[in-house]
Amino acid sequence: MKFKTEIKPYHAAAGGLGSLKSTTRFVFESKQILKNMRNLLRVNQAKGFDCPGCAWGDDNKSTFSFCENGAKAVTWEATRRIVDGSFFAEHSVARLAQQSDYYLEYQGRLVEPLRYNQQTDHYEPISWDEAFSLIASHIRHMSTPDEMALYTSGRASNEASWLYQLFGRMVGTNNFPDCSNMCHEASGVGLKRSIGVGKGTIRLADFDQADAIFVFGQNPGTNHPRMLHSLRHAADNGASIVTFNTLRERGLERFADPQKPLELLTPKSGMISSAYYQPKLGGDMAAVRGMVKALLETDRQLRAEKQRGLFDDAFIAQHTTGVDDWLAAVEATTWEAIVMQSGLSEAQIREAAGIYQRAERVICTWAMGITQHKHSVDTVREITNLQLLFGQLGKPGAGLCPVRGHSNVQGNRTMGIDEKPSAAFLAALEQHFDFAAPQTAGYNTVEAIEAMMQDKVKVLIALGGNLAAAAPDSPRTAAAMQRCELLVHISTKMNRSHLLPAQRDTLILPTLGRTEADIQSGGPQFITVEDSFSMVHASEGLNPPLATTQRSETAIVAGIAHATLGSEKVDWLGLAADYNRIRDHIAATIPGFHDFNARCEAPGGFYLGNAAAELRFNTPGNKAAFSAASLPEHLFPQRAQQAPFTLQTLRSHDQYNTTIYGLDDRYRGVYGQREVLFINAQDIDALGFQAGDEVDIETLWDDGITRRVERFKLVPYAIPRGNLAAYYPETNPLVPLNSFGDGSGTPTSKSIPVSLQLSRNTPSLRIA
Ligand SMILES: Nc1nc2c(c(=O)[nH]1)N[C@H]1C(S)=C(S)[C@@H](COP(=O)(O)OP(=O)(O)OC[C@H]3O[C@@H](n4cnc5c(=O)[nH]c(N)nc54)[C@H](O)[C@@H]3O)O[C@H]1N2
Ligand SMILES: Nc1nc2c(c(=O)[nH]1)N[C@H]1C(S)=C(S)[C@@H](COP(=O)(O)OP(=O)(O)OC[C@H]3O[C@@H](n4cnc5c(=O)[nH]c(N)nc54)[C@H](O)[C@@H]3O)O[C@H]1N2
Ligand SMILES: [Mo]
Repeated sequence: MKFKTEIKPYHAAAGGLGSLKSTTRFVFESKQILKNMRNLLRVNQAKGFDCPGCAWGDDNKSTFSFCENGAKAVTWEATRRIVDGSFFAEHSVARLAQQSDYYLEYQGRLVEPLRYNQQTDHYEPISWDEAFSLIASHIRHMSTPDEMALYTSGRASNEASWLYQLFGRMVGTNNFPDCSNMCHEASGVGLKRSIGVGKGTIRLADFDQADAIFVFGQNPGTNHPRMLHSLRHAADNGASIVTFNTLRERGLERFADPQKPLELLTPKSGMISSAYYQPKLGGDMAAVRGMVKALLETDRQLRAEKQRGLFDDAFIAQHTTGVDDWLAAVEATTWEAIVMQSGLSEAQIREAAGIYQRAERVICTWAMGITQHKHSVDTVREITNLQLLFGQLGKPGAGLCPVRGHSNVQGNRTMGIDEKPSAAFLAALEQHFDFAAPQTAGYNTVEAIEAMMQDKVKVLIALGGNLAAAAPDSPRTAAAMQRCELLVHISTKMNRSHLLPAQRDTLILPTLGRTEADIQSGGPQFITVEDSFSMVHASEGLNPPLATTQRSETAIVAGIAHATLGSEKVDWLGLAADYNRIRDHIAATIPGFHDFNARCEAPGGFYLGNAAAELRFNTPGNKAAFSAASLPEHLFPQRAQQAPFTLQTLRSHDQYNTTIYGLDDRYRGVYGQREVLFINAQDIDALGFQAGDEVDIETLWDDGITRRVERFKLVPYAIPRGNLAAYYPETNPLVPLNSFGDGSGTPTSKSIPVSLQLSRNTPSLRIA
């Protein structure tokens, strides 16, 4: 495949005609025009399927509830191309391994179970029963249950993931690494410590009542496009939108609603951010601390003048602990440190503080720009501290909003996909099913990869996802996976992870997607998911599956469990025949799910509730806890502190994590290519390089391992000096496996210490 490459800055509003054009192009190029138009009309409707694109909520009011990138996710799944036994007879694994990620997924949907043949280096069809018995026999031969790890990617339904965790725990392990370990883990950990619940406290409607919305470290124009509607609406109602983002991101500047024809014609439409700050990578904790330092001054002044300060004293006294320690830590932090670490000026920080101070109701949202650093838990808690100081919890139009990624990643956790389950949850399972659940914590994603390296984990089953490409240190992760005895991939499409055969057996099990009808012996089934706002709702596909040999995720998990454990304690196959029965068990074992089946009937689903939003804090002291952490002294080990640049790895507009839909990143002006490196123009000059030069990027770390990617084209961009950005997953080889967040274990994908060298034979015409 050849693509025209071009760099052409984008000046229009995000959304708008460009978005409409791109949506139509993807629908038409899918060659499934009618099916896809019908699909799009059923996205996020009361009767239809949940958009697999992201975890943003739905208002259930509009007829069209999808966005350009949701449309890509849907059309990508609904292809007619198939990858079956005859495809693999033609292509050896070694040959496929040389292809790009884009090529691999583009080949189409997996339609029959496959087993890798080591002699021929080809995958070959295998029956479902044989596949299940093979898995069961590997599991039975393990010397301890902890030799198995069960990975989950956040698209799996509540029903499939609940069944999966029950299976794992009945085998005897809590080894549930998941995509969340690489994603919002720091939000869960930080919020749990601060307010007792690891989820956001607001509901979608709160956006309509906010006076100010602070958006930290996220790019909704690409990754949560429907969030732009909420921001835009709030801005039109007079709310201040304040953005903290290392890069200038088009979607956070201007947005025209592609579903409102008038806006497409008004060129100046859609201001989003009223203030836009570009902190250095990892600088947000310092920026928030600076805001509080400024607000503290005002508070002290006011108190001196009229007894009453700026903060919500009543809220603090009644609902929180630890404010004095934290404010002492704020006072002890110098402006010098704040300015140096945030990369923002004192004046900018004071300005942001002023906007915050004038707003009665404030929402803070965030995503990967906050969670993928070493000090992410502390940063999440610093944002929470700020909100607590002003009593921004428990009132409409205000609160905390970690914006989740995968469409059901929040639901997976609720269902018990958690390597550190609570004692109460395990007790509920034990009581309901009369078995002894494993009590020790299992491996998270990084730990599971390390355990594979050390031959402690020998069986890896993956319910979705693409671990080999999504995980850090990809060549080392790949080698670790290949040390396993058995690898099982439950997938919709072929990806990099499938091309890494294990020591003994490797299986690919083809599954149905969200858009497809799921008919079991008990009749047509629906599944449920939970969005970022704790709304649980049903999702039902409509398209006939491509082949009768594909199975639902739930049926596959039940098949594995039945073959491994038999059906004495749990009638696995009976559960897979009728998902209502699974929901009855969920109702009995997970808090908040009483009358689950009946409540699925409500249009739009039901709200799980959030104790912290009702000012009930499930913390040791039953109060919200201010955190008094100091700013990190260093983000890197010693040798890495010499690195001239810090690199973040992020998503382009044409990708879904490791799934590459196309090679354009429209809002950043990049076309037909992905091996680009965004850099400040002054840094290009200082290096003596030129825009368009190709460079090799190398990580500076302290373990002697060379981590390097080659030939990335320099693209000048609005980014602080010393900071760089490039796309994931191409840059995953640069992220050291042992570089992860304190308390979260999340790979530090947004701060990697690197240096640059001109690539050999760079076709640059300049004379150096
Ligand atoms: N179309 C599409 N939708 C998706 C996905 C996708 O790949 N494609 N992925 C889904 C998933 S799993 C997730 S987790 C979400 C991810 O959603 P995002 O978090 O928006 O994803 P990233 O592309 O990683 O973008 C990180 C953003 O944070 C900024 N940033 C990085 N570091 C810092 C920092 O230190 N400080 C500040 N202030 N800003 C910083 C970057 O410039 C960038 O704008 O999206 C979900 N939705
Ligand atoms: N460097 C760097 N690394 C990162 C990140 C980063 O920002 N930078 N982000 C991290 C984040 S936030 C995340 S969430 C992870 C994502 O990690 P993963 O969730 O593991 O990766 P995905 O790319 O979302 O998985 C794509 C694969 O899922 C399968 N799939 C798609 N739909 C379905 C389905 O309905 N059912 C099943 N069973 N399979 C399906 C397809 O086979 C597809 O190839 O990556 C992390 N890695
Ligand atoms: Mo994610």
